[in-house]
Amino acid sequence: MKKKLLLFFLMAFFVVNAFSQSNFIQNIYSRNYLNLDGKWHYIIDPFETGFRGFQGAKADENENLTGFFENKQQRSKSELIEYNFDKSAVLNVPGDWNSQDEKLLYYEGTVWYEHAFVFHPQQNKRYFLRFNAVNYEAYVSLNDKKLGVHAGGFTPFEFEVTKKLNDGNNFIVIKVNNTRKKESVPTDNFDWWNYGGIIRDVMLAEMPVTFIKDYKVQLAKGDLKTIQGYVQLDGSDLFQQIKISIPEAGLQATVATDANGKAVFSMPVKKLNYWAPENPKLYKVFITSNKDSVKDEIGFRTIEAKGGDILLNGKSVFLRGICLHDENPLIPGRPRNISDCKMLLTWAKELNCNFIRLAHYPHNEEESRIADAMGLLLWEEVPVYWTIDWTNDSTLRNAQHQITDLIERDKNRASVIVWSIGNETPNISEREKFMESLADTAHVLDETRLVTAALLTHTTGNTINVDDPLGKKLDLVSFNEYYGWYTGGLPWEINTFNFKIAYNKPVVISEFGAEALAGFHADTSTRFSEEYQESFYKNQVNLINKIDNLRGTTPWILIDFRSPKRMNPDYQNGWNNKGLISQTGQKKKAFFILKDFYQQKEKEYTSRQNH
Ligand code: GCB
Repeated sequence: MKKKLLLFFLMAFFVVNAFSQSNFIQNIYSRNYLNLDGKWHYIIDPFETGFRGFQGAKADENENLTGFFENKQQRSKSELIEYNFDKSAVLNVPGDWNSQDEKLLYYEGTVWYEHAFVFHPQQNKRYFLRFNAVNYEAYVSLNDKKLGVHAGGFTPFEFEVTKKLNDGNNFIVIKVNNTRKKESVPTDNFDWWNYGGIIRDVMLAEMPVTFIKDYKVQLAKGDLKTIQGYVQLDGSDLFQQIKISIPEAGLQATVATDANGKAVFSMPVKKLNYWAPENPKLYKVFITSNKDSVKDEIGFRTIEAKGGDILLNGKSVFLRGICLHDENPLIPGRPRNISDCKMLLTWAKELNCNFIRLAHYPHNEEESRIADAMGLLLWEEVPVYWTIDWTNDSTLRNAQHQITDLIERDKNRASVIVWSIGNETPNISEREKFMESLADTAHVLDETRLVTAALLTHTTGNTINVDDPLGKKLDLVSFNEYYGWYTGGLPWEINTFNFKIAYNKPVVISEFGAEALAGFHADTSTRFSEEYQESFYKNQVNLINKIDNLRGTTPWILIDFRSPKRMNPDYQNGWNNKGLISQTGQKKKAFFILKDFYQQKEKEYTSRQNH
């Protein structure tokens, strides 16, 4: 009983800290860092054995932890130790565990990771241990000292470790748990693989004592003539002069920070080569303080919703999009490097896309940089998916944290034009406060981008109604519809349907789709055949073209993806095959229907812009 109580207090102690981290170093990849990716030892621990002996972890962060955090080595032949990281197998970091060890394909529970490294910290420097994503819950220690805990599988988090690093040998032990829970974000029910582990890069960043922690450099909302933003210092020397310069544009500003280390700036612009998908121009931006400097590459563009139009740099644009999961079907598993991400985005380009919906959770930070360079617009989303524990305050805090972290992470990316606060959340009263507060947060944090959510529809007769009251808070009308697959009959039977949309806002249909097993050919009424999917796409593009304010769509989905919910033994076997590209990279017939539709839209909008 005593032990149980102790465990409860220890868990509570960690969990209290779970949502208190909201900021991290901006643009960490441009900093001086030690890359800690590589082979990490691991122990599968379904019974939480290494966590039970967690006595002694008091509020004092300098006290040693017990259990597997200790990373004990046997010192004499009589000593009894029932684990050994050094002799345990290794996993590649970054990478999900499911795709690296057969035993872990369906595993949901705790896996411990250990990684040793040699490091010599410098005087007058500060050090930060950064995890770019760990799914889902991470208890992190360095040299047997507690660093903290993070919940949420797709956003970055970091700990200052300046005082905890040894000069020489160091080790990190991290307990990762991917158990689905009702109160988590996402909740316990979702249609993708629950990949666990350290899925993105781990790095140890070296910073000056007072350093540039964060900055935003963007065109002002709807204003092509003003670049504005802020710079935030972290450290003890908070009063400084900060220089922001964009030499190629002939722009420079010097501003002083306030007592909190923050400086805001605004620069009038004379001539600028604006970023757009057909012209992904990036400028080198330099930010300099007394003892620190950081360089970024930033594109400048505006995005607005006006009446039924989406205006990119003031001109009407059609978003030729596609949905994408953060998964490489060829592993299959989470993408592990930049080339994996590039492969996915290149496939979208081949489809004539200028837009991608990164569903249903934050993807790799590097992806938005690649999209910046390739000229792809992005919709980014948090995993507020289906039914969330709407009335649970800590669930709301968690969701707030995730949207905040996502916006903070990618706010300087020209590619990102849409923040999505959720997907297919049911229109029930408990949801209202939750979703409205997320919409408010996104708008307050970033007034320069569009905020939306993928809504649900309902039908009366042959009318598809889009009237979710949440729409009032959103800049786009976005909804998912599966007429011709889940409802509405066979693909051609949807032609009699019409839309009734309650808002005069731009419409971006966030999903429609049908499954096809690549290489399975039959007639257009045979489920799972390429011909069915092809016919579905032909009829869908006709249907959605009936919408006056249609300004884009992101059909479901670019590539087949793994889902434990899809168990038809003939056609699925753990895969959701709504991809236009198969598990092996093969393009299905429907790919070419959408590609043609997008070619027409591109022509239509180019000629509109030229008039
Ligand atoms: C949806 C969901 C998506 C699913 C998809 C499907 O509405 O948003 O996550 O995977 O339908 O295939 O049913």
